[in-house]
Amino acid sequence: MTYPKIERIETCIVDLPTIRLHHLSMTVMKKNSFVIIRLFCSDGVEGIGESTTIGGLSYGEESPEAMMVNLNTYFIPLLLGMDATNIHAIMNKLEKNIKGNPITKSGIETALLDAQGKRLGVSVSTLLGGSQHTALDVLWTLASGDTEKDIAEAEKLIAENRHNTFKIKTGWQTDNRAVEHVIAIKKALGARAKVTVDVNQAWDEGTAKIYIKKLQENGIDLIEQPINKENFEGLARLTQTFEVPIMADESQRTLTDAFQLAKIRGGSVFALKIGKSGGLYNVLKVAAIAEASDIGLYGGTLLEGSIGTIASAHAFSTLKNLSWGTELFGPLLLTDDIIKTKLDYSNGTLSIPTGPGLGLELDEDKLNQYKRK
Ligand code: MUC
Ligand code: MG
Repeated sequence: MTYPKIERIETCIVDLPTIRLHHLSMTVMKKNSFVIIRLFCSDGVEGIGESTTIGGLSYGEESPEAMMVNLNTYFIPLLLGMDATNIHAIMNKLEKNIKGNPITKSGIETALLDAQGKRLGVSVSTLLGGSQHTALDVLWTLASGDTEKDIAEAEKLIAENRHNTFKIKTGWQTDNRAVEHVIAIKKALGARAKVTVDVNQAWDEGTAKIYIKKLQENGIDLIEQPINKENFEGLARLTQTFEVPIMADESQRTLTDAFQLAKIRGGSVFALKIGKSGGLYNVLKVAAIAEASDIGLYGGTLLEGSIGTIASAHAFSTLKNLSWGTELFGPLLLTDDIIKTKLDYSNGTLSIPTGPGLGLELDEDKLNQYKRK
């Protein structure tokens, strides 16, 4: 039997402006940059993938520009000529030859799954065993950098019935100011919305103790990555000290991280991200570790565009219990898109496309318009 081979891979960076400034502890975004991967196979099937990080090198070790160089120099020569249908064999070869680079690996795996789904006429979630949800709950992140603007944004989205959970980014202001900012938003929204806080590692453990106490007293529902990602024991101590759930995000990347954290209960919730884990299969293995340890699941994002967001959604839709919902709002933060049919975000949920593969079609004109020259 002959198998379709990987014949050619094209890559480019797409820059898309955000609808407003997005303040995180380590950067302020006014655009996001996406590495788009187009994988062409000998049976005429094309798979698309996306490798996205936040703010160049401010969030992780892979910048969009480095991903392009690494793809063209190291990844693509290894991939050309391989059987496109054996995704495990391909990913194992990448793992053996290329250390780290999980976001780039995730983009390649997404393209392979998209191609395989199109080839077999089934969706990516079907390839992964079947979706258990037709749509996923999606929260919105308030990060304009201004308390009044954040409240107005949340009020508008509640009135439009678009979101009922809001994540607030802190860590870019002084500690006291951050806590005042969160409490003011929670007071304004009251019982109409859940409010979670993402500190993005900005506090040390002692500071975290002081401020999490205040946030807990003011009805905040979840605290994400309050301290440095390396401080696993600190995360465990905070999880034990407070009733408000603590979520591991940056701390929890590899399967080993997930296992180590689960053993010491470093976090009572895990933020799953296909980019952090190096792909869809790995993120589901992280979810299995969490499930086995009675740790809650949250469908996270690296603020991917539509391709990465839908790849994540296919993976997350196969999980029985995503008790903390998702933050798959990346495309809503952008002024435009490079896919033909916009994603369906009605009623605060993201519908999982049912077409073959990811169920998306590239808009070549838009791709050319936003492609970095
Ligand atoms: C993060 O750290 O969770 C997710 C939502 C958002 O606004 O930023 C990301 C990254
Ligand atoms: Mg986070």
